[in-house]
Amino acid sequence: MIQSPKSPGKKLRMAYYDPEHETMTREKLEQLQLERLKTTVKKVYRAVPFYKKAFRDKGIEPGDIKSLSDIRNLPFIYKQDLRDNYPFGLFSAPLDRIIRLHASSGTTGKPSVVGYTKKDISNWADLIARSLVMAGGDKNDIIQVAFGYGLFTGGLGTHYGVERLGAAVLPMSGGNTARQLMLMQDFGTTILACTPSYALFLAEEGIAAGIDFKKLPLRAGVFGAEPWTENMRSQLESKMDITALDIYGLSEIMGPGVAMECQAKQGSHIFEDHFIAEIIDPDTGEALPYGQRGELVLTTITKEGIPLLRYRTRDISTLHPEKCACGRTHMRMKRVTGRTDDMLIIRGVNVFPSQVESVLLEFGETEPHYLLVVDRKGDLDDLEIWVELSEKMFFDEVKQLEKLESRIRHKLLSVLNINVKIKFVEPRTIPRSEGKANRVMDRRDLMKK
Ligand code: DLL
Repeated sequence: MIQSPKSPGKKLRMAYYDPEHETMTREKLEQLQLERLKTTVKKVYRAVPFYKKAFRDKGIEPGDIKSLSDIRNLPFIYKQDLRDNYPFGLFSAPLDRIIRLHASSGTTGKPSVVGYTKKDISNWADLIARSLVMAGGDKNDIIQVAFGYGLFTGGLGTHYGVERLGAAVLPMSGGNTARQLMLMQDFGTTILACTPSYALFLAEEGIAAGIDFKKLPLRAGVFGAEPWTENMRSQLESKMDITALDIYGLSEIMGPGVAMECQAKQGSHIFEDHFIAEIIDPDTGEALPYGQRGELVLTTITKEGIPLLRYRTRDISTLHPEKCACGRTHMRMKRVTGRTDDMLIIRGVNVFPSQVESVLLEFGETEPHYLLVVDRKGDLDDLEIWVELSEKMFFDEVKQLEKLESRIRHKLLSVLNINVKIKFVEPRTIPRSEGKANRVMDRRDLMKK
């Protein structure tokens, strides 16, 4: 048992869920990774024409993978490749073995779709259970899942892991803050899982409503799906009287539970018995040494539905292979500090400026000049889209404009899955750029949080 420094009264259990795999020697772990990599490579080569072609283009065959470092000869996979093969073109398992589909937003139009076999769902549940044990969880816990349920992997992914652990899952999904706080108190939630920004919002709404979090059994938070900082961690820990830990993941690779922070809080352990991690220079594609900042590239080595080789996550981080104070041998990734593309994360939802553009172009009643203005109102992200009106529209009746605003807003809600505000601005007021257009004004200063 260790005591949370912020919560002297609330002890967090320190344990392993799967000690054999979590504390494997590096040598054994790398042996296991190589075996699993070879199997995965053979499987995708056989099952997916896309891979066969990509291997041929690189002049390699599955048999060329003889050591772990040979992974560097494999082709990269990009989000665009999933879209080009929409919806199921990159699946390695036939549809009769797929039991779940999830999707995440693409840069425009179609999302990237992922499929899971029974085994994939079971492995995922194990990795979430492993993550929850890292946060001190066990079967006695009541775990409130306030990640969104649906196509997003956060809600259902975490849900199955809580059940696998044998704890009680409270499947709240996101939003409905007053109800979240009521049930948290009435049921005695012990672990909260949601985005860090929503957790801060819950904390502040709770405090404003007179809740004394010190008196609640809540003792840990498992927060992720968007970038956050040490500063946000201290706020969450002191406001909610918990230990707050980071969970990382992405739908293409699995969902939450690709990596999870332990109580040593020195970065998140990437679950290397299921994923191989590399850091590369995003411009050259060359591998970078441990400790150096670059783009995280992940290869799945146990997935059946849609295994991915060398997936370019676009997330910027660093890797640290040294053994951790917690005893786990899996290497750690430091907090994601940014992305190599223009994807924004608004209230945990991925948004690409190009998605907004394609909606505006569909309407054709506005100019193709727009700006995404992202702000943080209180603890919640706020997205306002400034759209330039054409000269003709500018002189239209207010009623007419209100109608157009509502149509655009509804369409954006269905495409992006979040509510946005639309602000029409006068013709020629959005600054033009001479180079690459700057479509985003991000006023959130995370470092202040
Ligand atoms: O966000 C899966 C997830 C759900 C992770 C719940 C953790 C908790 P996607 O919607 O595909 O999947 O978005 C993946 O979100 O590439 C990162 O840019 C960002 N992201 C996820 N977790 C973190 C984190 C889920 N802990 C994208 N810190 C990723 C920073 C994160 N960014």
